[in-house]
Amino acid sequence: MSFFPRRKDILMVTPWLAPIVWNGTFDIDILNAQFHQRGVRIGLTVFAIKKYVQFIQQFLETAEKFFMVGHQVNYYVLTDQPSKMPNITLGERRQLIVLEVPAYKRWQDITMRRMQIIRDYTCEQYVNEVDYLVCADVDMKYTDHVGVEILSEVFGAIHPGFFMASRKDFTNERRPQSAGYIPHDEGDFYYTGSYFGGTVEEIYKLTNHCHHAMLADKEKNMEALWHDESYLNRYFLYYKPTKVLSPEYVWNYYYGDPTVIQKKRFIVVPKDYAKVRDKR
Ligand code: 48C
Repeated sequence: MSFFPRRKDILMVTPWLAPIVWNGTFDIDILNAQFHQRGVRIGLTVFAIKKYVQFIQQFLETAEKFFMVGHQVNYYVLTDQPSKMPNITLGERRQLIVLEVPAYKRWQDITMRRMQIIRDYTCEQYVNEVDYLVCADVDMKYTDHVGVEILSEVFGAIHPGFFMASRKDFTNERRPQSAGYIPHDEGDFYYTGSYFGGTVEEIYKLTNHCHHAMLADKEKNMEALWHDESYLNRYFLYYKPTKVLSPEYVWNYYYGDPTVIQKKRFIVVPKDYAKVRDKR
């Protein structure tokens, strides 16, 4: 039976032969054995600036249950309020590193400057401590396993709002003067800015490139339509990801609950929810 595709309802591989990761298309036991053999160390980088500090506890608690269980994980939490970080009891071979970073005034700058800050920490710290980096938004929670199946040299995740859309409908930056420009007749997938990763070396290149793109637009007093997400999409158009994550890996129930998304593994936490956050 291994000769036949394990699923026929979805695209399992990109035109440039990068796997697209869907439930039911991989054997996690084989993958875990491979990555344990290699003794991989995984870093999870997340920013909790200003009012977003309220999301970090649930983010970490759910990551403890579902993110790379059984492997060595470093959580890198970048925040302007280190004293507000929760002290969570972590499983073995897992540690929390809190790094203080400045809070920009505009939320657009906070989200875009993540590229610069990740780049800087990549060469100063991450390079010595982990082999792979996963970079995630914080107003999210893990609701099912996210394991080593996502790891590759450089990977992106398909945005849940656009996985059935045609490229002309992608919310790419369309002004040719912008460093995030993508023409209407180009674009493989619309990748979310909420989740990407890869080897430390590849993440250095990606974040450095996106940071310089943001600076180039700033010089022209321009800002891409969806900020770091626009620059990421431009990057992935010319430097194709070696693995693509299905929307299982960044789901938003705003887009309903389609059966083709068999597992919602990492989901957006609605903002108002944060105000009435329960202890679940
Ligand atoms: O930490 C903050 N604080 C802010 O005031 C604005 C953004 N951010 C970080 O940037 C959080 O890590 C957010 O998850 C990320 C930007 N992404 C979002 O705001 C929604 N997930 C789109």
